[in-house]
Amino acid sequence: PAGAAFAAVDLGASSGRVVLGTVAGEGLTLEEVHRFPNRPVRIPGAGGTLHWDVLGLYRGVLDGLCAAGTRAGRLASVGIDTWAVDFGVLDADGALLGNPVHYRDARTDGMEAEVAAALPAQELYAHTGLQHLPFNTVYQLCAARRSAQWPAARQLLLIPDLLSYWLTGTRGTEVTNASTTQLIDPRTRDWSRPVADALGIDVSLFPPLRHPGDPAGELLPGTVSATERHGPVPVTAVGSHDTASAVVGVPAAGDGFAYIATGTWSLVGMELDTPVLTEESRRANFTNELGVDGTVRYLRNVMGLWLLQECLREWEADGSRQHLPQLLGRAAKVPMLRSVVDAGDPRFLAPGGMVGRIAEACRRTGQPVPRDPAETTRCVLDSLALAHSAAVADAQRLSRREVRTVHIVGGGVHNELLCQLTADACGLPVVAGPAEAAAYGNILVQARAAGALHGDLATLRTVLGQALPLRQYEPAGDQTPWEGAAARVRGSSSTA
Ligand code: ADP
Ligand code: LRH
Repeated sequence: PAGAAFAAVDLGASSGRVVLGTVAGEGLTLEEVHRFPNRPVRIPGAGGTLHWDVLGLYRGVLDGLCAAGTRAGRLASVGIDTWAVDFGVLDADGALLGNPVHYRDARTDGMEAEVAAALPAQELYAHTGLQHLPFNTVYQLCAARRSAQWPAARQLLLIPDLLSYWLTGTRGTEVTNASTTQLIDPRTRDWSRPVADALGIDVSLFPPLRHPGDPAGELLPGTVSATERHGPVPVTAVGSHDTASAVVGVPAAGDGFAYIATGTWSLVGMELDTPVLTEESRRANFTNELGVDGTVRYLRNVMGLWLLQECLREWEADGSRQHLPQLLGRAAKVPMLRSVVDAGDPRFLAPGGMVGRIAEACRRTGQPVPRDPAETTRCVLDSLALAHSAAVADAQRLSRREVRTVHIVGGGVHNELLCQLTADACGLPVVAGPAEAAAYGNILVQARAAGALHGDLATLRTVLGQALPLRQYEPAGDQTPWEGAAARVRGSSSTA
């Protein structure tokens, strides 16, 4: 195709994809050229650590870039984003020391107390503005430094930075993702020395910070042979945290919007100019992650479609495999809000036994226990919609800004029932799409850095919006049943 071609590598917790974006004039076309599953692996022994299959993922990245190079001929640039918080440890030779550990692994159990003893939660929040998630990088580092391999550690690379290093031989730490380590001050957008010192973490183990739009090296010779006759292919730093790229890829017109990035997680919040570091915000577990162009992603993590993914995996394993579109069709016919669970409850974080954990949460709160996959699915989707609406309401209250439209992006866009329930629960219109917002946001930032697109985030979002079919959901009915359900969940929360 004519025009400048950009390849976005976007790795989510459940799948990876490579998307080719072509800019001709101010017009944008987008095409997925490769997709592969992301399946973590538990290694038995010594506690049974849950790892990412990082070499398998890198293989997928290489295959995807080859597909992109073959399709485009010349690639103007490549950008990489992945899930947050996790990292690889390099030795003095730059070799990877062991497989990166998955954020759902239990190694962080007990680390919260250790960190709190060194730095009270209130102070940690005042410095970093990060919500408490038990797997934040600081907790993982506290566990990692007890390991036998730690004395050989010379450098830490967050996952997108690790893949970028393998592709280019150059090392850096992209700042939007670094903000999820809980070691960055969102006011200075630099490492927080007080936090690092209090926790005894040497932040110089991370290579220097780089920013979305910065150059990040060139593909090493032999990486994507299809493009080599056109000269070197630059790699560009993007919002390397997938949620940062997804927020760029929200096709909002103007401001006054909230976003819900729904995939394995639901990340629900607003884009702000400055962080909110109040004690009220900390208690509401709102985070101030860094966004592209000096923005702050003020949001809360909601357990997301992980709840459903895990149920599906379980039904498959026990021989009652469900076909997702049919299951959602049956779930749509189950009466609304029969049972709801707290979709922010860390009890749902670990893999395995999800159907039972959902049933147990219903039982504990005196609600009917779902009797079949359709009822369980409906319970999950009602619970997610309810958690979405609570987070949208809290974001408005805590940031003192009004939301007029809710944008849903990510894989959940394909789930019409979830989109409609979210509109109903929020009492606001929902605009759904694109499902691949992270990859598209990744492409927009690369294209602007290369001079193929111009303007601020609002301008980039307009270009994207014009290239996409979007679907609008109007809120239906009255909100009283949702308010009643919220009271049931509040009574059941373990995270008060
Ligand atoms: P991640 O980036 O975290 O790996 P995605 O954004 O790809 O996740 O979203 C994956 C989720 O999207 C799936 O778990 C599933 O619930 C939902 N999804 C994807 N395709 C469909 C579909 N055709 N119908 C309904 N839901 C879908
Ligand atoms: C979504 C995501 C989210 C993080 C989690 C670890 O993929 O990056 O923003 O909290 O993974």
